[in-house]
Order: sequence, then C-alpha cells, then structure tokens
Amino acid sequence: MPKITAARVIVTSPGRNFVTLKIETSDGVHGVGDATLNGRELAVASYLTDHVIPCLIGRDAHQIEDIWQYLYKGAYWRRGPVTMAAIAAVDMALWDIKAKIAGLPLYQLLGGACRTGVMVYGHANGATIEETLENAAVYASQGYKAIRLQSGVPGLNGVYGVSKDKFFYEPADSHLPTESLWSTEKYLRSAPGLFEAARDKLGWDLHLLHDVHHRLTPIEAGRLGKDLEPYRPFWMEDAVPAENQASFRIIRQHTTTPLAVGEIFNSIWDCKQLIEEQLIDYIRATVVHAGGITHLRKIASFADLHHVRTGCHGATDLSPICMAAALHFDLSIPNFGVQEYMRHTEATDAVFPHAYSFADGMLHPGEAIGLGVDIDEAQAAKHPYKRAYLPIARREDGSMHDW
Ligand code: CS2
Ligand code: MG
Repeated sequence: MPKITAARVIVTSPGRNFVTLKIETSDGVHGVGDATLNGRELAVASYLTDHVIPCLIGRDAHQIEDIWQYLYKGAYWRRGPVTMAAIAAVDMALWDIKAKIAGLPLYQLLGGACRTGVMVYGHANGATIEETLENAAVYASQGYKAIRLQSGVPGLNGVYGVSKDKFFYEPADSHLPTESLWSTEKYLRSAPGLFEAARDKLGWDLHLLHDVHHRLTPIEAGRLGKDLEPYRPFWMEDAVPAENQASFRIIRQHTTTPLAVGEIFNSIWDCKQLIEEQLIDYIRATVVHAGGITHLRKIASFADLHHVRTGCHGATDLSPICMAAALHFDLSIPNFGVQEYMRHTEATDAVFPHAYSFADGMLHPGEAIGLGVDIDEAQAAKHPYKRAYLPIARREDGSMHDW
C-alpha cells in the first residue's frame, strides 16, 4: 500500500495568494490539493500543518473515504470554511495519488467522461454598459458560449465584479479591506438595462449570466428576476445571502429566472433544503470549499435527484489545482450545468503547470494521469505571501451591507 510519508503546505502569491497541500507516499508518487480560502489563507495553512498533517503520516493513501470521515467526524468541530477547505485539500491530493498510481486521468476513476468537454463562462465587465458589452463581444469572439455580465452602477464608485484589469479580475486587492458604496435602488434601476442592451448587441445565442453577490432581500430578488425574464438569463446568482435557505421560497414565488447559489457553501447541509425543495436550479459549491471531490460528488448526486445542476465557482482565488479537480468532476457527472472560468495570470500558470486546455468555449482536463496539475516549488518560492483582503460594502448611510 502507498503509505503517506510526508505532507507539507506551500503558500505562494504569484499576484494573489494560494495555499497548496502536497502529500508524498512510499511509492514515490505525490499528490497536490488546493486549500485556498480567499482573505483567510493562513488559517487553513495552520489547520493543515498544525492539526491535520500529523494525523496523516503512516496512513494508507488509497483510503480516501476513510480519511475523509476520519478528518470530518474525528475533528468533533464539523463543517465551516477552514475545516472543509483543509479536508478538501487532503481529498484532492489523495485522488491525484490514486489516479496516478492507476495510470489514468482522474475523470476515468470517477466513472469516465459523460461529455466531450466542460462548458465554461467567462466574465465580461466594465464601468458602463457599453464597456461591458464591448468586453462581452471579445469573449464571444474567443468562442465562449456563456458570459457573465457585470457593469458599474451610475452613482456608485465601484461594484463587485467590475475589475481594474479587464481580463484578470482579482477582488482581494488590498492589505486592508477597501470600502465601496452600495445602493440597492440604484442597482435595481440599472441591471435590467444591461441585459436589454446585451440581447440587442449580442443576440440570443449566448448564455448570459449575472451575479448579484448576496446584495438583495428575497422580495427585491424576486423583482429583479422578473425584470430580467424577458432577456432569458442563464441564471441569477447569489441573489440573497443564503444562510436562511427558506428565504428562496419567496424568490421562487415571483420569478422563473433560474437561480444559482453556493460558492461560499461548505457542505451538503448548507444546501439540503434548497435542493430538496427545488428552490434553486444550479448549485455552485466548489471542490476546495465544499470538502473535496468526495463530498462534492455527494452534493451533486443529491442535486441530480431534484433537477438541480452544477455550476461550480471558478474565480481566480481558486488555484489551478482546484480548477483541474473541478474539470475532472464536471466531465464525469450527469447533472453538470456550467463551470465558471476566470483565466489565471501567466505567473500563476507558471507556478501551477497544468494539462487542462480551452477550446470552443469548453475546457477539458486533458489526458495526463492524476489531476494533471502540479506545483513548481521553485517558481512558488519566488512569490512570498502577501496579506490581502476582499473589499467591504457600505450603504449610502454608512451602514454595512453584504458582500
Ligand atoms: C464571485 C467571486 O466568481 C464569482 O462568482 O462571486 O469573484 C468572488 O467575489 C470571489 O471568489 C471572492 O473570493
Ligand atoms: Mg459569485
């Protein structure tokens, strides 16, 4: 049996912070897992180094399910983003090892490919509607079949999802949280115009998506969903903060716009009611933040029973290791919907050489054995950790709003 002989955490910041777990085995095979938790990276690094790695040494690397249960049940303190990102990193690395030993790309171990590729959506954004649509046209010309549209809101100094750099959106951009202004009224006035203009300019063949970033109340979300209906959006994402799952009933009563939620979910318990009551159409939980491939498969299987498809989070704060894991997962499940894809910078790609590739609006994980991604430790060492936070949002009266 391949025994776990060593494991270590590598923190690197090629433009933004990434936390990686590398596990070595007695067979000489190693595996990698993403453990990045944007803005709280070192908490997961410590959880792994101080509390998880000592318990892994000497274990059979093939026992993925047992190790998952051991780390989840054994901690006593279940769930939460730090715990679940740490477990996810172990899980990814162990699947990587198992697939490498089998000599197969991981998706073959997950049941094989259900599709020829994974449809991805890119991010078009701009300070104005015109700028956003110009940017969207660039994505369309690159072959994207699905595009997320975010635009600045007149009267607000900056909006989530609208980046300084058109192609490399990076929200965790400061050593202390920056502040942006929010007005629900102004936003609700401008958002439908973006989609009306988009259908005029881009036509009806593209899937158009929109992220509300937890900014609305359920009744406000119902109204926005209704206002967007004529433009047939693919989805409206994170319409409200989702701690209260029952609140999605109100949104559902008012609109047929498909709903997506879950990029910050950590486990099946965060979406059990949402899925069971068919209150959503897409679940956005990711490999890294929802307990790894092992747990995400459970969520996806449960979702499949309730007509809910997947739409995994894929922002740049998830490392190429998570992206590779997501692609193997996406390729192998029956109820895949879409995969978010924000390209990483060249510096990040140099730290994480990978086999996945983009063509015709689709990503494919490639045929390399394992996850098909690795960490170049010499490159990683060139980029030391740099504290970085996500911004916060305040309303016009100075009070805090959801981000
Ligand atoms: C966003 C993210 O990709 C998305 O849908 O919600 O960009 C989010 O802001 C970041 O991942 C935060 O870490
Ligand atoms: Mg989002």
